[in-house]
Amino acid sequence: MSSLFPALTEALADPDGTAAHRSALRFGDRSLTYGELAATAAPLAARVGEAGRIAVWATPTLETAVAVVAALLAGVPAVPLNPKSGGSELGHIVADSAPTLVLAPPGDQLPPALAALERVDIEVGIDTDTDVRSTRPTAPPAPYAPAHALDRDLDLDPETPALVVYTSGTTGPPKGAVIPRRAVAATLDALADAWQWTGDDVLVHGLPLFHVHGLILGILGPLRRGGSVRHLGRFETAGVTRELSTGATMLFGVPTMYHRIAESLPDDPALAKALARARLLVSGSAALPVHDHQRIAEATGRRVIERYGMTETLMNTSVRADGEPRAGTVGVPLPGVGLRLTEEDGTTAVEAYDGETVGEIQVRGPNLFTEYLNRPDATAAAFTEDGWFRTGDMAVRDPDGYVRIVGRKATDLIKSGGYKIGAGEIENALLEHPGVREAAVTGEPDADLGERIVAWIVPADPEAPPSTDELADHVAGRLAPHKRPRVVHYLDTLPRNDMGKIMKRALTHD
Ligand code: MCA
Ligand code: AMP
Repeated sequence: MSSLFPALTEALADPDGTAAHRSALRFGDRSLTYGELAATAAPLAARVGEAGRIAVWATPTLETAVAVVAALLAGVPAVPLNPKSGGSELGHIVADSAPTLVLAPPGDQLPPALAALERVDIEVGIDTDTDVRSTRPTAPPAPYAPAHALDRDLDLDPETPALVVYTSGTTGPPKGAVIPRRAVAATLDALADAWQWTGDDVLVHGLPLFHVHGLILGILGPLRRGGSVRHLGRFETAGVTRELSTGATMLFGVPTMYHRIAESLPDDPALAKALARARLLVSGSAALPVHDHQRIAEATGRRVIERYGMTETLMNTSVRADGEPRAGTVGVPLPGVGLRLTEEDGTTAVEAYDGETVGEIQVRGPNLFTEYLNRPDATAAAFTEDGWFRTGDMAVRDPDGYVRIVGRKATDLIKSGGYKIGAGEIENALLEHPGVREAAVTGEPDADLGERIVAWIVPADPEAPPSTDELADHVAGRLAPHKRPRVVHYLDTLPRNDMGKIMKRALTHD
């Protein structure tokens, strides 16, 4: 396979060439050119080259980007970890993915769940923006073998796993989606086609780096194009204004971020002006409400475009940069992606392009994952007999092929802040609290988060039920803060059918 990052390969081969001087990554006041990235990542690649699988403590920092690039150069699959994950979630991921070592920024304290792993510090050694041209990264440890990294990157089989990204299902703990190099390359090149994305683009975003959106699209995307990314560390509208006013050309975000932008616009003319200058504003990971589309378009004259993807499939569709932007749609299938809608039976194709007939989206193409790690049962269940991946998303198609997502098959999947969260894993965590006898979890509409997590609890002692904060802390500490319930309702019993199954549709609070 050819290099995943041609500009980096060029910089590795010719440290004094033009590519080496191009800007690659910037996080706050710390940045790396392609030459510096090569000089930093190649020795790390040599260091981890023999590892089976490596965990990356994926803070929103330069170190995470360097670690993942090093793993890709070495051909070793990286498992990005959410640094806010609680003990039981981390414990599961580490046990399931069995990494041989963990890469972490120097000085970061790692939780007990990672104590058994060998730790390797990600040494970057660039401190300030002003240093960038004059300072080389700290002397790499022996063996410093850029040629080794170069050879590995070029020689690797496209099916070599690049990343294992954990994603929630309706029940049970998260599953590790094994994403091969072939899928990373295919999806990024398809997006380049759809978005006219080039090495001249400068991307800004504040997405987390342990999911597909922030990591693959938001970091590996610009690097594959030979362009650059400026990461905000955490999302703030002031950072968006600053970067889009000083040369950034594209913005990626989840709908919650665009909602916060839409809320800020009436009082923030500088934000409106900055957004108006952008070449492309892209939203994904959940549906962007038409109201937010409209507010942004009215204040800036710019239309946000949506793309649709999934951890297992990377990107499937997008509104194209040269196409008609249309609020409420996720555009057309990307080059190379086969997309069909199917009827209830899961195999009969819906032929209609009428904007009305609903079917489940099924996809196939080079953008797909290989398997769920250690879960052949779940992998087999995710595909039809004839090889299509069942997304579980329900959609209609307009006469011109634009796809509109209208819902989801599983009511037990919640999308909150752009994160996919399984009701079952939260229910299990709640049931581990001594004050909880029974628990059910649902999602309800939320203007900011899209959906918010709601817990329905039968307390063990009705006289002394655990408080909302206590239950939120309990779930945040075990799983992750974004999985915490925002609202808790206390009931005497949960509504159940004759089979004893909880009837979630009967859980309403009026
Ligand atoms: C509050 N906090 C708590 C608690 N209560 N922490 C622990 N225990 C508690 N009980 C803290 C939080 O940790 C956080 O801390 C702060 O309070 C605010 O948290 P919260 O309200 O939950 O969220 P937010 O910070 O306002 O986050 C909104 C967000 C975030 C920035 C939009 O949801 C986000 O980054 N979403 C992106 C999701 C994403 O990337 N999805 C991609 C996957 P602190 O302030 O210190 O952080 S989907 C994907 O990849 C597919 C392929 C696709 O299509 O893209
Ligand atoms: P995840 O499994 O976390 O990667 O999330 C994938 C899911 O996010 C998809 O199955 C969709 O339900 C949802 N999703 C991603 N992008 C969009 C979008 N633009 N509009 C609506 N839903 C989306």
